[in-house]
Amino acid sequence: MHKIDKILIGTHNKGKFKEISSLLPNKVEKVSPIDLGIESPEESGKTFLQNSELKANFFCNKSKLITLSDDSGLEIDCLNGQPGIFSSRWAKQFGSFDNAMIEILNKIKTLNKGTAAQFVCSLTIQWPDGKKISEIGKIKGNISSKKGNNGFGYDPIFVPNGHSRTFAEMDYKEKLLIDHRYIAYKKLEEKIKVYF
Ligand code: ITT
Repeated sequence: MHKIDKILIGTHNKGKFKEISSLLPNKVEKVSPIDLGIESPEESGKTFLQNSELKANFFCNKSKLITLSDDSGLEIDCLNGQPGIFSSRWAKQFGSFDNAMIEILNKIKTLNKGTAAQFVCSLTIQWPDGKKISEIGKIKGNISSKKGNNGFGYDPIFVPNGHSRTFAEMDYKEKLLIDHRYIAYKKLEEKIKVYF
């Protein structure tokens, strides 16, 4: 069995790259598609799983490196799960994450049907021979007014259940060890730790 000594973290999102790097063992060399000049694929999947598989397959084929990819997003109950897989695209559509968060807060206020939400993350690892493993992590919580400056993306408006602060008010390590990405990674780690 070949040990994993180098891995491509298949994302252009710096926040995700940092979190996934922190979760992987120190001894594993981490490479970014940005360093290799590899663009992002079109996210044509209909689910987080399809998109994380699509990204892993794309970056693995381009780089010939073992690749770990993430597709994630925020599902808001009263918006029927939106923005979901379109979380990144909403930020583009509205011009920024700040604008997308304002839009979300306005919609929630108007609907007045509660603030329940969850972050979802699908992680896929793919080897150049085509072998792949995926796992999904979810964390439930509520949408709150914008608070905090840490983290990335929608962190300022999400308060995980059992906590009173948004992800963006938490220290880096505190969020790292509870979020949807961590939950997915821990499940995946069970299956890949033999390779480390
Ligand atoms: P890659 O496709 O290159 O990985 P992306 O940012 O486009 O980068 P996604 O398509 O998976 O990634 O979009 C996920 C969106 O959900 C993205 O805009 C994130 O900012 C947001 N998101 C995911 N996880 C998050 C987290 O832990 N905290 C805050 N926002 C998060």
